[in-house]
Amino acid sequence: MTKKLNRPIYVTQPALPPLEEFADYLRQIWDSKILTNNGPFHQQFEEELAEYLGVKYLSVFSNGTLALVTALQALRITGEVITTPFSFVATTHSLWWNNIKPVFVDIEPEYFNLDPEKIESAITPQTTAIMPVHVYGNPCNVDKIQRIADTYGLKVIYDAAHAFGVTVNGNSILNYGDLSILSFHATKTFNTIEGGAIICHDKKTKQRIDFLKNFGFADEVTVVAPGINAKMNELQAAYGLVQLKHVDEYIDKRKSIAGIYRNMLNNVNGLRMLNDIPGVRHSYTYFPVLFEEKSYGVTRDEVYEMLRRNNINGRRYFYPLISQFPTYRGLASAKPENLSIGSLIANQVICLPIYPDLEEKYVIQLCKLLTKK
Ligand code: T4K
Repeated sequence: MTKKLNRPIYVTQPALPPLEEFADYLRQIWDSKILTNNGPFHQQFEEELAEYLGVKYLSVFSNGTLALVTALQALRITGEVITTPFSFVATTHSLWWNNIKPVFVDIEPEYFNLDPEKIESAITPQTTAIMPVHVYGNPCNVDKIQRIADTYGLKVIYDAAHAFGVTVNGNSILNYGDLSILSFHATKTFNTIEGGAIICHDKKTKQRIDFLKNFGFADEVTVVAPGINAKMNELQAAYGLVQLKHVDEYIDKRKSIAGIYRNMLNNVNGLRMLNDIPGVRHSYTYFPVLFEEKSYGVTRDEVYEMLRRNNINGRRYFYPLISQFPTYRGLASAKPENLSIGSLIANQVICLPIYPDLEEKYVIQLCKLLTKK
């Protein structure tokens, strides 16, 4: 019998920067008394982060949700936006906050991203943009999506909340589409406690985004748009600067945990994992596993409960589909028969714990639980 773990293991745990390193930055903040509003650490963080990520321009935010809301405003998106139901609610909520109608399109069965084959039939005269999600950090089919966008004159905003540091053949995934957004929430591969960013391709767009996250102020007396307050403060920016020095190490540790899962769960009947993609540097933000009831022998929810009884708190990200929440379920595109792959995956998935400080012995114990049943 595999023993119950002696302490709870959560789906994730944030990696914190070494306290001493952070303390140096705090002392500088205490001296300068500059706490927010585009201070020196904010500026330095934007520069270093853009360089690390291999992108031209980015603007950091207080969280990923406000980055999404602002991205839509930066491009003046209206009407209808095609998006995925298999994501965190913030993706669709950003449309709701902008009075935009979400149009849900089903996902593809391999990596659970928006299915490009199904996008065209959902386009109407009101469609202005596509908002796909690189779910779990696995890249969408960016070339096909761009071809469709170009044909119909649509904008593309990627929700890249899970895709920190993801590259395809050495090129950042954030360089695709018109804009991408990141989340630096505590639960992500790279965190600034709360935080986020918009990535764009030119200086003018960055300037507009910078205005929008600061109430619309262009200068002391000019307000160009009804912007919001979505600025990142100096403490978070400083924390981010320290995190950047360690993030490669965090990603490597996550990768080695993924490796243990892959080795130990490889031949379990009815259990499916997602493979790494050749040429892609992954973020390992999540480790999703699918349980197919008939061949695995028990339901996903039974596995979920069994893990909880053993002190392991996996999460069913992203169940239920966003399209099933009361705000959205009345939409024509929210009908489950329109979203059969999404419904299937949402009913089979559990994200297993993965984070830099997760001890190997717990990963092994967890794998034994899933192997023995
Ligand atoms: N787009 C996508 C695709 C997203 O996934 C998200 C956020 C967004 C947009 C919006 O970005 P932000 O506005 O959040 O920057 C979490 C996160 O709050 C959320 O950021 C994330 N996606 C979503 C997928 O998950 P919860 O409610 O599941 O997290 P919670 O609090 O249950 O945390 C999970 C586990 O992590 C806990 O059981 C314990 C551990 N934990 C958590 C926190 C917050 C810690 O050990 N320490 C901590 O400080 O939503």
